[in-house]
Amino acid sequence: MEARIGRGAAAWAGIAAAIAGAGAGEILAALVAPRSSPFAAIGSALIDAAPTWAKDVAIAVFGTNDKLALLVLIAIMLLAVAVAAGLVQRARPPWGAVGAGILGFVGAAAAITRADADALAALPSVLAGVIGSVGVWIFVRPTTADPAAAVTPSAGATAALSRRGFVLGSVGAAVIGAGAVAWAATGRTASASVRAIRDGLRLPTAARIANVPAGADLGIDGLAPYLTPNRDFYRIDTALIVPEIDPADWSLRIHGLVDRELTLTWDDLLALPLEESVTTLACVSNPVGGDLVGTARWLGYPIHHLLTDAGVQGSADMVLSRSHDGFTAGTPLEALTDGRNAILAVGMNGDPLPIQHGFPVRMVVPGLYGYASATKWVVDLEVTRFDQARAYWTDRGWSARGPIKLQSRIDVPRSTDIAAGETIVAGIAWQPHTGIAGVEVRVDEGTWQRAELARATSDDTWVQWSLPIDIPSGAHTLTCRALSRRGQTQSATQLPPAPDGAQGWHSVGVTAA
Ligand SMILES: Nc1nc2c(c(=O)[nH]1)N[C@H]1C(S)=C(S)[C@@H](COP(=O)(O)O)O[C@H]1N2
Ligand SMILES: [Mo]
Repeated sequence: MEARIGRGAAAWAGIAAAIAGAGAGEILAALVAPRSSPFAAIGSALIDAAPTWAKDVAIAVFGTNDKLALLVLIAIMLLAVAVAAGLVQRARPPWGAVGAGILGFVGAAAAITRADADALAALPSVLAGVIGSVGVWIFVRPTTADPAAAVTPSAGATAALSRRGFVLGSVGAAVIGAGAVAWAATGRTASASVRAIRDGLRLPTAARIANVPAGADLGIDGLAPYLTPNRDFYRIDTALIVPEIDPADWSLRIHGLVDRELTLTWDDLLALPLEESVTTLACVSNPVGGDLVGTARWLGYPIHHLLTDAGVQGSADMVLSRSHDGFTAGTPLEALTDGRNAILAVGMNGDPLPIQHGFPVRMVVPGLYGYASATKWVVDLEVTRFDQARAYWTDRGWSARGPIKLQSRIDVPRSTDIAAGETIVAGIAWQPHTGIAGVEVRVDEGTWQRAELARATSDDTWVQWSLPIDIPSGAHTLTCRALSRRGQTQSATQLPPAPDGAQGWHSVGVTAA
């Protein structure tokens, strides 16, 4: 007896086929073209296509887990499409199988249009589509009620799957596929070879050292340390799969409105006198009180020397830096040439750049948000004009120039329940390249009290601050605001991150008993 399979079985068949296809695609990607996995390709395309508000929401809700959230979202979408493919195949064969195949080609299209697509980029998605499609076709065939019919086929039963065959086949395909996805996902951060090359690197000693003064770190429990350890440094980028660049293959091209085009290799760069500088990096998406900000001791070479060698023409006012994966940032030329520590960085807190933070070379420019200056995996500097070129986020509605706003944050007390009486309130304040002149704290609507500022290496970094303050029992709100060295007081007016950075005072609620 041959019977059309039930709706539930058809939905499951679609899911099993999709998981099998995804697994096959991930395995092939891992073997031949790691950056073109179907998930990564579709995810990267979605990241580039997503409107600004979606990026805002993703970062606000998921913070630096936004990429994991995106992959989960894609998986859910995939499952929904898979269920639909199963049901359509049951009702109107072969359209479910055709739909599954088309999905593979969508992935392939996304993969080959990436800036850093390799030659084989389309293959993993095509394979995923073919397996998904064949899977839907096989699993949604009518089943025979009698398992024996499949073993001793009668004329009508050859095309039909036995019930047991259906269950074994679809569950087996799903389990193998899920295993393959998991296997591929664990190897996703960086290939062993680039990791090994990085681990074996010894960076040259700096020709100029940056000294962190004693007393820059107040050592208060719960307060962000003056230097953010690399493993705790926030990470924000559009790279679903981190670019893996062997320094031996790295080079930087400087071109555009210059008298002489330059190309710099890794060996060229390391042969130059490298300088240390301590700079605070901040993300424009950081909400008031947020932690998308960090400070590191960077090792690198001043970009202005290279621009001088190339001979910047008078009409230029911007440098468009480009990452290996196609991301771009537009930095005001002035910020790269006015003498501040705008560098091509190779080292971070004494180590080669972590792969996630731009290995082997990134830009660091004091005073500008990351999207406008801090290009990781940088391979190209085009000297140009703001009225001629647009950068990745400028194209998506963020302001062209990204000076970091005056901000401050309360880190301590961490807990909302505190003992009444004298309490240490502490935090950080920053406006890199302008500098912090003071921080004030108040309880509820009380008078502002001046906090004590810690020291800092320069005005290019945040400063820690602290203040013992008397908190009577009951529920209270602590608020802080910073004063800049330019004489500005941090504004109370709350503004969201888009289009040029959040603004407003940071408050925390406490209950003293
Ligand atoms: N290649 C590349 N570089 C990039 C980005 C990116 O998406 N791709 N994001 C920028 C943004 S928005 C920020 S805030 C900083 C963050 O640097 P971090 O991840 O090392 O903290 O990197 C910048 N450099
Ligand atoms: Mo950012």
